[in-house]
Amino acid sequence: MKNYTSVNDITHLAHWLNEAGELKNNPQKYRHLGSGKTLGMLFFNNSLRTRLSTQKAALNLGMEVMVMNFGKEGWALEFADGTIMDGESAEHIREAARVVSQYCDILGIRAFAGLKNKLEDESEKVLHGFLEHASIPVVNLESSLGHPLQALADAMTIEEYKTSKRPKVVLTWTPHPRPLPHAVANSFIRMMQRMPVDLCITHPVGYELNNRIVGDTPVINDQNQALKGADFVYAKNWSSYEDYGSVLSTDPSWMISGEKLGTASFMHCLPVRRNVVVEGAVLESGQSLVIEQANNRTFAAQLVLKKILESL
Ligand code: AN0
Ligand code: CP
Repeated sequence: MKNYTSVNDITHLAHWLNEAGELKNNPQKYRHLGSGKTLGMLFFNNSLRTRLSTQKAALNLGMEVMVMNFGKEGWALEFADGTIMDGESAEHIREAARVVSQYCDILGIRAFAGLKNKLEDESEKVLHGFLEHASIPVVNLESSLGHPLQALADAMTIEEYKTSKRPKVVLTWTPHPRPLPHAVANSFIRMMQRMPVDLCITHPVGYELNNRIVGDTPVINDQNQALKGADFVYAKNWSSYEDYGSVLSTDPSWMISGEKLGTASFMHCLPVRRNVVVEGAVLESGQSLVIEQANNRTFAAQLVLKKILESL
C-alpha cells in the first residue's frame, strides 16, 4: 500500500481486521520489518492518542520516530502556487514536503478542518499538499474529512465485542460547547457501511452530515427511537455541515446517560467531555469500550504501517 488517506484505502476489510487482531496478539512479531526506517509525524493540531499510539505502532515494528508539533513550531506554510509570499506564510509546501521526505520513509499528517470555509476544508489542502509534493507514503492522522485510523480501531473494537452476527450500531450526535469537525463521524459511517452491522444515525435537525457520505444509511431525528435495541452506541459531536461550522444547539437532553444506553456498549473516539457528551458514570461502567478503542489505535496504526513498509 502506498498511502493511507481514507477508509477507501482498505482493500479487504475482513482480512485487515483479522490481521490487526494477529498483531494485537503478537505485537513484536514484525519488529525487524521497520529496522532502519523512520516515521515522521507532523501535527498541525493537538493529540494524545494518535501521537502516542502511532509512535508505539512504529516502535513495535522497529522503526525510528520523529514527531513535530507543526502548528505551533513549524513555519507557517503556503499552499497556493504562484503566490507572492509577502504575508504570513514563511515556507512553501513544495519545499517543506520535499525536505521532510529526505528525513523520513513514511509521513503522518494531522490537519483538522478549520470549519470556517467548507470549500477550503473539502480541498484538504494540507493533506493533499503533502500527498502531492512528498516523495514518501503519507498516512492521514485526521484530516478535514476523515480519521481513518480511528475508524479502523473502531471496527476492530466492534468485531471483538459483538455478541451477534449483525449488531445494531447507532452513531449519535451529542452536545459539545465548541464546534467540532465531521472527520470522525464521516470515517465511522464509511467504515460501518462496509461492516456486517445495522447502522443508523441520529442527530437533531440541522446537524445533517454530508449526504454523499450518509448515502442510504437511515437517519432518525428522535434519539430515543434510534437507540432502541442498540448493541453499540457511538457518541460524537459535530458542528453543522449545512450552516458550516456552526454550533446550532447544545441541547443537554442529547447527552448519553446510563438510562439511554440500556444494555448497549458505549463507544467514543476520545477526548470526551464528561457530563456534557456522556455521563461520567457510563465511562466508569463495564459498558464503556473507550479505553479498548484507544488501545486498538496502536494495532490499527501498526497494520497500516506494516502494509506500507512491505511495499517500500
Ligand atoms: C477532535 C474532533 O472532534 O475531530 C479530535 C477527535 C479525535 N476532537 C476535538 O477537537 C475535541
Ligand atoms: N481519538 C483521537 O484521535 O485522539 P487524539 O486527538 O488524542 O489523537
